[in-house]
Amino acid sequence: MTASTSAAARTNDELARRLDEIDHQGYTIVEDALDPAFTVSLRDAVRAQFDELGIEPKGNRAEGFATKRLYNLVPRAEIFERLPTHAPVLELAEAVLDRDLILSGTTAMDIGPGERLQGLHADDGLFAIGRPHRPMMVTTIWALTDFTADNGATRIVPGSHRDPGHPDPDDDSIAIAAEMPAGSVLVMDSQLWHCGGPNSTATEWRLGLNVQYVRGFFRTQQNHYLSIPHDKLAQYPQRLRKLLGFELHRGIMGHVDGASPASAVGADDGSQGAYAGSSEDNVFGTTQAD
Ligand SMILES: O=C(O)CCC(=O)C(=O)O
Repeated sequence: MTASTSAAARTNDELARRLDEIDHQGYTIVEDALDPAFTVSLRDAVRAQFDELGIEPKGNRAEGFATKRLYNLVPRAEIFERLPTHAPVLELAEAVLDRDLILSGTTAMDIGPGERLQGLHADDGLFAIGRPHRPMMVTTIWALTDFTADNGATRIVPGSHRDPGHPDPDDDSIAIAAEMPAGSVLVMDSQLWHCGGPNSTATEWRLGLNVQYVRGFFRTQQNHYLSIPHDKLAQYPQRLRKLLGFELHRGIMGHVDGASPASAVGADDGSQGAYAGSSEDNVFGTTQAD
């Protein structure tokens, strides 16, 4: 076995182990998903945005009373364009869903001293398709500071992704803190019951990012068609444009008079347009041009 073959085998073994963890307990924690320099740069970029935009806590239970939050990160700074395609995270999300997945949203969540429990929920709890179901959404929570039980580490209920019901938001006794060092990413099947934890420290802020993916045929949580400036879109790599939902899903879904959303807003993606594909990608079978 050559060195590169054995590295690939190790990678495959690790992927299989992580998929098994997500299948059985609903989550996995990838401790070295972000290198230290990237972690610091992301942390600085988020906090610069908070300052520039004058972000203050929204003052409701879901978004927090002592938590700064910011949505739609991708177009706000160049470094955020790397979030959706960051390989160790995207590869895992693709393995749980498939390569047609799209980005559901990007959110920064900086939990401040004194914050209370957010309330247990499942991120795909709005999908009225019954529980449990095969994974439809993957939530990834990136630790840009250390996450501790005291400073608001995400609270999770292992195995709850298989529970047919929804949690009591206030019954935190069944949850554990997903403690992890800065640079780690918690990857979960979005059926898992979880929430932002309370922050009982006097001075520590706990900064996390939520980069969330969903199968390509669902509505996304954040609306990229209206929030991504089209001139920026035209400069983005094709994989990022696809993740943002600007290419057709399986050659058809999302078309605008037959064109992809990217073409329709002048960021041509070179695609053939809806119904042109003659493959297993659409449901109409092979096109006969006679
Ligand atoms: O901040 C966290 O750790 C989780 C937040 C969360 O679950 C949410 O806002 O939906």
